[in-house]
Amino acid sequence: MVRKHFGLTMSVIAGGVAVAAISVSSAFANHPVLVEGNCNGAGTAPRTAVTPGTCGDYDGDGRVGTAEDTDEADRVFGTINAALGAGTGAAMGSGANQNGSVTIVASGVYPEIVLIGQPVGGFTGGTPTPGNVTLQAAPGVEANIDAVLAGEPGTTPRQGAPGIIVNMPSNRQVVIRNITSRNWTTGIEVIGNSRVAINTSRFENNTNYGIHAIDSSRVAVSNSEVHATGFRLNPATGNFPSDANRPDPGSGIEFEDRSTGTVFNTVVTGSFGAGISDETDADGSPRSSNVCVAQVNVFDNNPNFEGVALRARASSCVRDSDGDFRFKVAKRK
Ligand SMILES: [Ca+2]
Ligand SMILES: [Ca+2]
Ligand SMILES: [Ca+2]
Repeated sequence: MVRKHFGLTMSVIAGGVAVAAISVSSAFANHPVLVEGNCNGAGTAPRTAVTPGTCGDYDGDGRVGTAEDTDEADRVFGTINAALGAGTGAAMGSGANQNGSVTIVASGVYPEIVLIGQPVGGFTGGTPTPGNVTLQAAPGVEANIDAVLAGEPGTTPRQGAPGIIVNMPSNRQVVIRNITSRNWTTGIEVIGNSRVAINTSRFENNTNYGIHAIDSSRVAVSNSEVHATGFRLNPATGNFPSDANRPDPGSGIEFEDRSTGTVFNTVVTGSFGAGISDETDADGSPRSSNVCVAQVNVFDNNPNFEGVALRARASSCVRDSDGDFRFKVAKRK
């Protein structure tokens, strides 16, 4: 399989987030903020002004979306990137500032490239000194980070970009919980030295990867679903897969470079390419691996596993003193 690196195919996304001065106190604080939901009304106007209390308007002020991002320092936001940022306008200083929990409290569609951690060239957001970040939807809330939203500007170029990017230093931890990411090149791209736990999340119809770990990142995937990677039909961007649009590579979950990780209790189906792929720089020993896969359900991928040292009876993944994974097998009774 050809090594596929993190392709930045997007130009700079319009609408920058202002960089606010970081006070000493906020640098050590942990900032919990909320993100409201929204509706899929025609055009963009219904995505900012609604009948109070309807259409995901959690705080009941009639404002959702970008109108909620800057209304006041209520620690309620309408977009995920604004919640992750420092806060601008009347909300100055009240954002998570890449250090805290961002909880989506009502269902909605979020057509935005979510950047967690440090700035990445070509993308909006991030801060040079991030903290630990949890991005989650409340139980029962469907938070769909989706490149496609009919009528919303940017739907076509967004489909050529990753949906979630995590770029953190090694001394920070990121948790992604109960999130859906659809219709991007990659559902979530984990780069640099990032440490990420992905739990109860869903990745669908992303063309190149559902979950992609590269560089020296560490990614633990559990209780999640990755479906239909490499398959999408859109009049603007074409038909994947076809002779004109071939996914590259269309793998559900892939680890590359010096990345390490585990995939546990997770379902991967219908990938154009491999279901779960380990292309990391392991030392070649059959008992050594950078990736541990246990208790997974894979079906209708091509192939289901690639370079993965699967232990079908493994019940957990344990590293030994050499840093290699040993597969702990449950004893038969
Ligand atoms: Ca509101
Ligand atoms: Ca607000
Ligand atoms: Ca408000």
